[in-house]
Amino acid sequence: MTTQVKDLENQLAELRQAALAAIAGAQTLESVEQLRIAYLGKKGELSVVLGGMGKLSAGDRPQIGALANQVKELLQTNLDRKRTDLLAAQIQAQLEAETLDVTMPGFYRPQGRVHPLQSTIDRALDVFVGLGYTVEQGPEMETDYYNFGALNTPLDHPARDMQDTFYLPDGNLLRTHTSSVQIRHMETNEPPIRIAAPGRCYRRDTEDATHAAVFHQLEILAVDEGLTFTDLKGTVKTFLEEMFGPVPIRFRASYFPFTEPSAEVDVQWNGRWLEVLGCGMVDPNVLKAVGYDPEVYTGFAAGFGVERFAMVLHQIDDIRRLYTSDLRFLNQF
Ligand code: 2NL
Repeated sequence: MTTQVKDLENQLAELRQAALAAIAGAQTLESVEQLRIAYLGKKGELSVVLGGMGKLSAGDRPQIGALANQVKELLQTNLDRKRTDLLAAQIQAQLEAETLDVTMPGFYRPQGRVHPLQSTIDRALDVFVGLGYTVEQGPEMETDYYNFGALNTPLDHPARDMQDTFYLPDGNLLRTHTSSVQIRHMETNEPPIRIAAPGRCYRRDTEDATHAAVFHQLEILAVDEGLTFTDLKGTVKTFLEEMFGPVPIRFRASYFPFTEPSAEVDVQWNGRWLEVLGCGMVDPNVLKAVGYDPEVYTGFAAGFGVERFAMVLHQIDDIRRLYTSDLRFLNQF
């Protein structure tokens, strides 16, 4: 064996040992890459050693060439394994850092709920839908005709007074009840009619514990051949018992421009008689106004204030509590 072969073998052995030690000691993916370049790169140490092969005889070259290839493959394998190990360690560290502690307390999310006015409307509509009624809505800004005229309200009726109704500069007004919705519905539909009209209404009341300028009403209307006051009583009784339970109920004769006869209805609640609803047989003049023949059709209607219902049901002492959005109040429902 020539000294040149011996020299190259020694150099390769040293290179192999130094490289393996360096690779074993590498701590980062970057340093692994640097080692690859330093040993196996184009101008790396292995290339430098192989540069010395030029001085070898053609007979010696294969032997050194094979040895150099072995070293190269060994280093490549070790570099690859090291890279794989470091990557696995990196992922493992990340997984440990991102571990969830399921015993940590959760985040508090404020829980919304249905407003007592809306839940009162929802419950009432559920009852009437169960009786075959459909829900109708209409504009809050109305003409004098739909709010008063078609409802048989005389021109000198106090409800029409500037002091009781919000009139708009253009001559329109803010509806004082949802009856206007029912007039509009009758104008465009033929009997049989069974509708429930919930909605916001406006009156120029001085606000106190029981009066608000903006309030909610829910009215029902039925028109058909042969409807009687008995049908009205049965409907009202069924409705009130669904809302209040099996409470004593009484009808008192009353007056509304749009019904004849008319009645106010009281329920006995916590030992006291409370007025909760007004009703009556639709006045023939109202039927005529929408083009129905009062000799063929009769109808009944009822209306109640949603605020008053909610206040009785939930023992609320002041109507303004329903509008001030105080969470200490609202969270009780
Ligand atoms: C009350 C009383 C009532 C009506 C509303 C009505 C509607 C039409 C025809 C006839 Cl389209 N009547 N509605 C009838 C009687 C009473 O409401 O005290 N509301 C708060």
